[in-house]
Amino acid sequence: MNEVYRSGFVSIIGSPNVGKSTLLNRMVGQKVSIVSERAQTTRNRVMGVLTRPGYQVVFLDTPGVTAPKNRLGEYMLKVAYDALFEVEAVLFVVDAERGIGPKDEALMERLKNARAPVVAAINKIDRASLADVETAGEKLRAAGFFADVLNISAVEGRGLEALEQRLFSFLEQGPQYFPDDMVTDQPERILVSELIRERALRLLKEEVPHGLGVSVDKMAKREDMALMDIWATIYCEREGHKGIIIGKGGSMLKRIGSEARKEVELMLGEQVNLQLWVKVREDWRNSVSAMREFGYEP
Ligand SMILES: Nc1nc2c(ncn2[C@@H]2O[C@H](COP(=O)(O)OP(=O)(O)O)[C@@H](O)[C@H]2O)c(=O)[nH]1
Ligand SMILES: [Mg+2]
Repeated sequence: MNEVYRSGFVSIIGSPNVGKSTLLNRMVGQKVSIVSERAQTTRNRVMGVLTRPGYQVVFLDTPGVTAPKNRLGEYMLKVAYDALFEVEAVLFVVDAERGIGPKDEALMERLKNARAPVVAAINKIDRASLADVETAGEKLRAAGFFADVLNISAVEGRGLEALEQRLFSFLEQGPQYFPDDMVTDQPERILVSELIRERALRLLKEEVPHGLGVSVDKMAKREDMALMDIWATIYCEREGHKGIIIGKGGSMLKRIGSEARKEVELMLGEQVNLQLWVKVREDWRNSVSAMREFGYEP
């Protein structure tokens, strides 16, 4: 007799910077959601699909839950909260080292009323002390509503098999939603622009990164050779930031471009010629039309 096929959606939610996107990438075995050491890196809902013989888990990575400061922030918060509906399970991620702070507690208040079972994952156990991991575990268990509390390291892959097994237990009989080879729903253009933004986030300091937006203006395959030409624009909010992004004699932009190009080549599996521009768009995070251009749909 054939076993039934099981499938379901799992939302990954938590405070900024706890490792949600790192976890998603690790679970699906590919970088589908960009990662940085800065808060507010993930801006959209990013889907990552894990397909195994007999079951499929569709993960939804979300922006970190935090008080919004502009239209983009409001949009991000909505994306995070909307992802709590119509899922088979919710995965609440916390940072073991940082512990359970007021942001986590506020979010837990909301998760209490979630319809789906909520699993808590204490992440970054590779870096935290045993005592910190235990303190976090006690606090989470004391909340009384988590279906399970698990210790993991998304970077090292620790605890992820147990986590997958636990999530599997919430899947119901259902269809294979996506084909075997589909790992994300992000269109190629968006993946490319996100990889560029990731590199810029890593290389730029302080106040510049939060106001970055990237649009891929054109992607075209050369006819005579295996090469993709890509034209993209990095937007920032101030003239001063533009200078920083370009750098002395164009050195910073060159570096962002060459690092991003390598990542894009890895993803596309072909050679890339990447042309980057920098433009100022004041206060774009409060502009609905600019947000649309950069792939956010307020
Ligand atoms: N040491 C350690 N760092 C991690 C782990 N998971 C994520 N990080 C780091 O935490 C930072 C934020 O990760 P990210 O996935 O962007 O967090 P998000 O904002 O919750 O999506 C990055 O610098 C990651 O490399 C982990 O398991 N261990
Ligand atoms: Mg993220």
